[in-house]
Amino acid sequence: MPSQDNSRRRFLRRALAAGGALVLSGCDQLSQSAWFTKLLGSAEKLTFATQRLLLPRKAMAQEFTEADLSPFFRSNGTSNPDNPGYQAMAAHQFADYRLQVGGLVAQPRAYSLDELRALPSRTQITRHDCVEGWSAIGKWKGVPLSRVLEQVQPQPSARYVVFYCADPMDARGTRYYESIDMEDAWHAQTLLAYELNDAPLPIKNGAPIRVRVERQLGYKMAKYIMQIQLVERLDDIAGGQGGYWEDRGYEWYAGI
Ligand SMILES: Nc1nc2c(c(=O)[nH]1)N[C@H]1C(S)=C(S)[C@@H](COP(=O)(O)O)O[C@H]1N2
Ligand SMILES: [Mo]
Repeated sequence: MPSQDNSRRRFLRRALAAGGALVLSGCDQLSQSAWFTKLLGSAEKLTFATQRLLLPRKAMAQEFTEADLSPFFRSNGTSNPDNPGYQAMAAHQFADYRLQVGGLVAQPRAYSLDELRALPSRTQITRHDCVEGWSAIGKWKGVPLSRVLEQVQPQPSARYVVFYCADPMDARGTRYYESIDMEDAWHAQTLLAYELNDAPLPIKNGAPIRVRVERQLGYKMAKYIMQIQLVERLDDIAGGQGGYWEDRGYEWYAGI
């Protein structure tokens, strides 16, 4: 329609004059015009399609069946954090637990265990491989980390998700932490797990929350997660290598 074409041309001229630095908020007339709404809509679709292409590394880790479950899922590393704060929470079945999620996000949040359980869940049977030479197949239930990310809304500058754990400090004054990149963070099988083999996650396996990052080795799967931080860089955290074991020489990307 001629009138729409006119307003469109005027808009584009103004847009060009502004050098692309468009301030769109408060442009009521613009947002009511049909062609402009359509333009915004298609831009949004394009962004979404681009993200779907770029964000998840598509490959899924192998999943198994109930028949494959290991009779016993052993514990490794810390098996019961010798930390008064943690022990107090454990004594009350983690009713006072709050998972802090912050850093480079638009909406920092703290989640109770009930709130995490109320979010949509995923269940998966996968094999855990520890560099110390043992593997076990377990059934994990938890909230996909992607669901939490959708709520807290990472800022564009966020490149890594860092998990801080309740382990006591070691002799060197450092404690367990881990990190993954945004591709693994959005991956469908990356869970904040609260159940193992149809029972609440045992303390020895990371209660109340541990992460599952199924295409990587066991040491990436931080247990006893108290805090999650989105960050742009890892080199200014602890030993600077992105994790407790990484700071001691292990690979940061521990792909299987
Ligand atoms: N907080 C914390 N997370 C941790 C560890 C640890 O010592 N502390 N050990 C890691 C290692 S090396 C492995 S193999 C797995 C062991 O998980 P499991 O105890 O459920 O078998 O947890 C990983 N996550
Ligand atoms: Mo491990």
